[in-house]
Amino acid sequence: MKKKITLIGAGQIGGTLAHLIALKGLADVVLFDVAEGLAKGKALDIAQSSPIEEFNINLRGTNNYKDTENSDVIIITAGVPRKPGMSRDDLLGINLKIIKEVAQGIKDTSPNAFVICITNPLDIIVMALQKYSGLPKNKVVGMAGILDSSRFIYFLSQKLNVEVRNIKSFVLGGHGDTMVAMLNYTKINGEPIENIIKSGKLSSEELNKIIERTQKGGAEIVKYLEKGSAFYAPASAGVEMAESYIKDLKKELPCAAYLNGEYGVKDIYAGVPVIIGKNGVEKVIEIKLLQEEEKKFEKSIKAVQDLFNAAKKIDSSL
Ligand code: TXD
Repeated sequence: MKKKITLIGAGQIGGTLAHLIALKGLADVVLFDVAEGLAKGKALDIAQSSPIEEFNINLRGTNNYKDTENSDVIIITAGVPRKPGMSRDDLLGINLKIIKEVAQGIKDTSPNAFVICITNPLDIIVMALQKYSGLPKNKVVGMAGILDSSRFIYFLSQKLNVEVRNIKSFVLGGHGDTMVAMLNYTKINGEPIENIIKSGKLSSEELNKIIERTQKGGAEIVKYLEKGSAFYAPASAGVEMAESYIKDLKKELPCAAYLNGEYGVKDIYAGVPVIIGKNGVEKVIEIKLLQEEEKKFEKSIKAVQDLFNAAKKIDSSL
């Protein structure tokens, strides 16, 4: 039985998500947007490539939640992206309002869906989405860590001239300047990164520059594009999460997940490694943090908490 993925938001990321899902033949796709024409136009355009790409899934565009009912997966990009000079946090007010509307739309039509939130400021918006929708906490997750980890790995591969598939690493914490690159779990051709530094192939300054470039990875692309923000890599990251759920791959992926005491944190979403399988977020992986990593992670959690308090000032029902 073919699965159904609804994409709430048919903009830059939403359209790319639809295209990637179609090329993979992962599921039927419903593109939903308040701009109905955008959803319909992109769905039809991608569908018309099926004879060439030889995929066999159905695509439709709509602005009616009825067409999205009983979705297996919902990926949310509805919202406004950053403009040059804006921080992800600057989007809070407007995107909070949008996510409240989206939560209303999905909670009755797809109560059993696995919901992947991409809209920024991600850590707050995914938390608000879960509270507004009342969907189970293990079925509402945020996409950020996979993108940030992928950026980090890419920058290391470029610097060290090593294929990306031979670099393992991930980031923890919030999706923003406070994200924490997990150096203790970073390996280049199986070698811990501290050995790469000892060998002189990479200096500490060069590594710190790469970490900083990762933290500001989104802003770098916003600067180039001037209108809009990154969408190809974010879409690839969202599809990896959807695929792990639909195919029950039980991949270990860095995502913004609900913490209920793990890492000493309760009742907040934060970027941590989780297992995604047919039951959604099946497990939060608790890794041993070095003292310095623990301090940075705590700082990241505080940044998320502070921004959530700002969100509660905007909407006291949170
Ligand atoms: O790693 C991450 N999580 C980030 C997330 C990576 C990159 C971009 N990030 C954020 O995703 C970005 O800051 C935005 O908040 C979202 C979506 O970015 P995108 O580039 O796709 O934005 P677009 O192209 O403006 O698309 C947003 C669409 C647009 O077509 C609007 O008409 C639609 O959202 N929209 C809505 N759809 C449904 N329902 C409502 N209420 C609605 N309001 C706007």
